[in-house]
Amino acid sequence: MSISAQADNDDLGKHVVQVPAWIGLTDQYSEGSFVWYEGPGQIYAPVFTAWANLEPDNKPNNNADCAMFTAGAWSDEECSTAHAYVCEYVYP
Ligand SMILES: [Ca+2]
Ligand SMILES: [Ca+2]
Repeated sequence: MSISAQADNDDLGKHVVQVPAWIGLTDQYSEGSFVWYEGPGQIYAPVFTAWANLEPDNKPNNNADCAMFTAGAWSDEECSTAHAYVCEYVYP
């Protein structure tokens, strides 16, 4: 999935995501350069971001490469930690 506007980010926080959740934004390919991973070969630069204050900081452990959504604010966290996640489904 990707979040491309403030309104989308707000809607997600209000109506969909009630717990901290992975959103599919990562800098595991190039440290410091976050991209949306939407599937094999589908990697896109973000057109909108909603990082929390002082994020992304590559912490904890200088190994934070996946973006977490918490009440509308994003932070980078270690990808290996178990959390809820958000997926996008295109309704046919
Ligand atoms: Ca990182
Ligand atoms: Ca962080």
